[in-house]
Amino acid sequence: MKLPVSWSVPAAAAVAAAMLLTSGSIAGAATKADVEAAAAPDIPVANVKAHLTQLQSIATANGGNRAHGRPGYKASLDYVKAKLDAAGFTTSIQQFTSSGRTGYNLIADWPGGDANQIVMAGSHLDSVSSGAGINDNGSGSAAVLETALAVSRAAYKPTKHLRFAWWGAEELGLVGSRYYVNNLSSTDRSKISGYLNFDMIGSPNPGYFVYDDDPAIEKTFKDYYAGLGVATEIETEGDGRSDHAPFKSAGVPVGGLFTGASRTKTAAQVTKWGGTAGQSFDRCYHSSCDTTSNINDTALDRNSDAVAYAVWELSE
Ligand code: DTR
Ligand code: CA
Ligand code: ZN
Ligand code: ZN
Repeated sequence: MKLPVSWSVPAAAAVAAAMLLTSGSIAGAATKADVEAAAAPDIPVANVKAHLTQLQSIATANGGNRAHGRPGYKASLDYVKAKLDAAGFTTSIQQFTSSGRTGYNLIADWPGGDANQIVMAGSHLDSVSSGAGINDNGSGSAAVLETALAVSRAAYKPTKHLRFAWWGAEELGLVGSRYYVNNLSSTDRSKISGYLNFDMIGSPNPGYFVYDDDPAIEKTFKDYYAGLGVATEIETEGDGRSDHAPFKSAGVPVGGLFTGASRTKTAAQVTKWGGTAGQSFDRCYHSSCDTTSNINDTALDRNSDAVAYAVWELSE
């Protein structure tokens, strides 16, 4: 994975990483960018897709959906929680009621780091009632989960504290994330140095959209994509239409990534990103066809790696 040369890593780490990357290779010396690639791990897209397969199976076994208040949602949450518990996270479930049904948020803290500087990454785990919700939003949920598991595999010890979240009832109006933010004391709210949101990051006819709410977070994602040589655009399809909105309203710096929903891709965008002009970014948005076949693997891979890049970059 090639990263922008703008990265700086401690000299010792750079040398160690260079030896690691070039040992046994016949290639020339690692480039600065290759050395810096060691700072954040590659997220294996096969692992992310394996989580999507599990979420699909859960939907199939529970009436075809993973919607708020339905058994498929709680089964999804139990799946994610079990992975995180096994990986050493401190997890907690926050209950709330919406539309007369019980909803759940899952919060996972990685032990260590400065408790007064918390970097959060989150995604909504619920689907609409009409389908399995694999792109919306299994994609974001699986990418955030695999990034958390990568933190554990790396035994990563960042300066800041890492917290990951999977929200309930986003599709009913950002209910779970709003409940979480509203129930934070102002002191606890002020400890969150940034919230990164990932909602639909594997659309089948993908665009690469970056939230422009906080300039530093926006730059982090744009630097990542510049390192890949992939053009990005500012996300405009839905200011406030996902779980970053309650955090932003509370004054927390927010950012995130999005690959598009029901808007159609233009010819100009096709020249940048490929795909099909005049077609929706996700023609199965909120539909029963939002299954594991409704994912673009390249977009999912790039965005999963972008989640890890931003988590490492913003917490070190
Ligand atoms: N609200 C999301 C889909 C969505 C629409 N516009 C945006 C912009 C940024 C993130 C997500 C979205 C949903 O239906 O879950
Ligand atoms: Ca990857
Ligand atoms: Zn949705
Ligand atoms: Zn969504």
